Amino acid sequence: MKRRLLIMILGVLLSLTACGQQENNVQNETQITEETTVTGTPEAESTPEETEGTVASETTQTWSEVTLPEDGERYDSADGSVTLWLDPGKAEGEENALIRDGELLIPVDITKGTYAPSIEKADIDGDEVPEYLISECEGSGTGFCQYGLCVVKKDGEDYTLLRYDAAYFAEILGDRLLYDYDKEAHRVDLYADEEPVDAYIYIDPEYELEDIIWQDILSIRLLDGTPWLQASAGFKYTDMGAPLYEPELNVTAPVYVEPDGSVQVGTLRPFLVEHYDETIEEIGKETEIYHYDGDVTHDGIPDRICVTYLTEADFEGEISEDDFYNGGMGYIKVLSGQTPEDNSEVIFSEDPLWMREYAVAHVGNIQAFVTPVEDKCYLIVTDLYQGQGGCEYSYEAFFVGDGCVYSVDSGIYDFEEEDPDTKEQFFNMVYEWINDDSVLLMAADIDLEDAVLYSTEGNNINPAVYYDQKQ
Ligand SMILES: [Ca+2]
Repeated sequence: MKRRLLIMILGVLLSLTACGQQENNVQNETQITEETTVTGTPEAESTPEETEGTVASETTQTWSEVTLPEDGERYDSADGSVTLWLDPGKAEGEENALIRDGELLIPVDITKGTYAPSIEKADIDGDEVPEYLISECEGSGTGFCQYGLCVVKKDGEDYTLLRYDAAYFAEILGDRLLYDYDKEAHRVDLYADEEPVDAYIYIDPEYELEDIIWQDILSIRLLDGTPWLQASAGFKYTDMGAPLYEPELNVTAPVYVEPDGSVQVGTLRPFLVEHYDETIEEIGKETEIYHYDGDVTHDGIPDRICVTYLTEADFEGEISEDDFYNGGMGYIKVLSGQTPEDNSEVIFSEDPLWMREYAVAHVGNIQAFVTPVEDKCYLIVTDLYQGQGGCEYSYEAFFVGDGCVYSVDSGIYDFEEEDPDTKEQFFNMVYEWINDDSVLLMAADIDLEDAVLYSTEGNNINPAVYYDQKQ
């Protein structure tokens, strides 16, 4: 049975941190593309009102909300506490928008593009004073859509708006995402921060690659109070006017803001978008062996994580351990949950937002589990490769959305088999992601007596059951 059909992608696309290191690989970028200072309306005295029985922790603040005009467009933060209001009567350069936060109104000047801006309030720089983050659409058209990031920071009685535009981020991506093009082999190898990305791309032999660009489709998404940079690669070919966006190569990275307002782009996470249908239809039937419902997209709506097993189209009956041994494989995939307009039961997308193949063989020998943290779920995928006395263990914790992976923690550990310290460091990092509510989705491991271990309905297995055996 033909089992492995992945075309362009071999192995894991993990973000590329150095051996034994999981901290985000941050590059110093202190250039500010634009800085303006705006004056806020004087902040209203906050008057905490003590409730009867007076316990300090039970006091409530009585913000009476300032009413914004009915016209214009309004955009609320995810928690609804902050609103960005666009003044239809004003153009750029004349304070064309207002941030409303309780009784506080802050006039700002933002770029009003075709697509909606978004706003979040979070203490992004860790100085214990929250900032307002605005993702603004700078421009869009056929083949391009660009967003920039504004950070509105309290500065004495005033607020300062710092703007980092799409060109600023595109330059960082261009500097840090490099590639080798083998013209004869029509092959492109990618490097992120000088580390090879475990994936390569074949260029259509009829074309000659001129350059890979990042500035055309670049957005800033405000997720979980963090700005995330997300961009799609444009492939520029000789004698072709506009760049092409096939194959689909995307990158995501968290954006950090320092107390001085400077911005740094964290670990770059490049990935090729896999097309599910193309791979599955040639194989046969896909049978679900487990599913878990939880919010993996961090939008407040539960999604479904499915574990499936692939069989011949005419397969009937139970899947046995032998089936897994005999080249068995399947998928772990995330189906996006949506609430219908009538607010009835959540429905799940047919096409996966994210998927990953597993197999009981050294290539594809992966493990995956889900960990809920305060109503939000993270997926953790590990790969414990061992061969020739050497080990390469890796893990990645992430959430997904819009076809993208948002990697919050990752590490690759290369070590000799007789190096228990590095092995221990690896497992310590993995155990950081395991809590009592974690659920093992699939552990495929040819080196263990039970080559597969997975949860089934009514029998959720904690991932520690697997990792304890491997430590
Ligand atoms: Ca702050």
